[in-house]
Amino acid sequence: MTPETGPTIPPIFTPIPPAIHPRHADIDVQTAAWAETFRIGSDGLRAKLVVQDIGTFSARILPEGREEVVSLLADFVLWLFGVDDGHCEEGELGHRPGDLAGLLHRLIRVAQNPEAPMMTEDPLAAGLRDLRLRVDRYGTAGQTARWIDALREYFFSVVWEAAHRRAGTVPDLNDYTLMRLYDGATSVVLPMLEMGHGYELQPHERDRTAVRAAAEMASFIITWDNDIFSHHKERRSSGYYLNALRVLEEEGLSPKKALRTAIAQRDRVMCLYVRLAEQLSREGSPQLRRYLASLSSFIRGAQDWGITSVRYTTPDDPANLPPVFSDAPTDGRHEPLGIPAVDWWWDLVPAPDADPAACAAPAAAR
Ligand code: 3E9
Ligand code: MG
Ligand code: MG
Ligand code: MG
Repeated sequence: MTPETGPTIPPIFTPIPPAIHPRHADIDVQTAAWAETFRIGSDGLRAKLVVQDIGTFSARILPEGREEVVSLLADFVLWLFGVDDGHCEEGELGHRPGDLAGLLHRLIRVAQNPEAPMMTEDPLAAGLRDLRLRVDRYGTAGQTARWIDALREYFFSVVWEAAHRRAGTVPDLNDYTLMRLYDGATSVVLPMLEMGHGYELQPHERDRTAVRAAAEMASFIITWDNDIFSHHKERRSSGYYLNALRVLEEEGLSPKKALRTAIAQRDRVMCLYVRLAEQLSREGSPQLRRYLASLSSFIRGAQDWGITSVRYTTPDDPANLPPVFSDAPTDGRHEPLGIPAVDWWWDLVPAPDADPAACAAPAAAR
């Protein structure tokens, strides 16, 4: 380890097998073309986004999904980076939470009422109108409404993040966890998991505390993994960045210990997620089983994309990411993390009798 490169990231634990949609290459090309058509982001940002395999990422999230929805999700993720990179992390509004909140409210209105004559010259608004049209085509009215609500919760969290950016402050671990459940834009993807397979999870199942917790655990794992894999990209960028490793360092841990701790945290959540997904799959409807399988594909897809996309490998200054995954957790204890916002997750699953370090592949993902 050197101060320039940071600690070496070991192979990360995953019990979920990899998978990819057979049309991934075409979907990837189409998403780059979509970004050009709608001129998403500045020319400079767009040139970077179109080579980051975002279509491939979507093809990993929905390996057996309807092709049109895989494409829709790919365009949407690229659009999200147009907002997250373009406005929040690299743009001026990222330092002006009030103005950012205004812009994001206007975008929500465009998603909700695409016919409203607002932001008519804005490329992100035009892209969003197109996305909304396609969400209507492949989703139910309820799924469209939830997609817009999820967009609002994502926007709400990036405004909170912008307040920290402006003040130059780093939240404590509990606040960061809470923020990160939303600002990784994972919850906005969830309605598209249903659309990808043409079903609607009924509210009595989707909104059950345990099902919501499974989705939150998936968000935690995806965003902690992102924090680990994107740390190199984020710390080399000029200016402020917020990341679980930085939060842990701020709490007094060395960079090496912070990395080890973040990995142990996500390993423990992964083990809990596997147990909860198995439990829910046994009791739930076929739709719930499908949904849980998609959550697992989302986790694994983010992992495979996270160690391969040039977004994170940054070939001009290589990130030295692990080329493979590990099949054993560094910490398999069935024990809350000491993060009040999420410690209740462990109340949902009985403690295992067998070796707690052994957590097998989730049944729902097979
Ligand atoms: C992720 O966090 C920000 C989102 C807007 C990215 C869009 C991706 C998804 C909706 C799928 C979830 C995937 C993840 C979190 C990889 P952050 O740390 O700003 O992402 P970065 O790529 O810059 O590390
Ligand atoms: Mg971000
Ligand atoms: Mg980012
Ligand atoms: Mg990141």
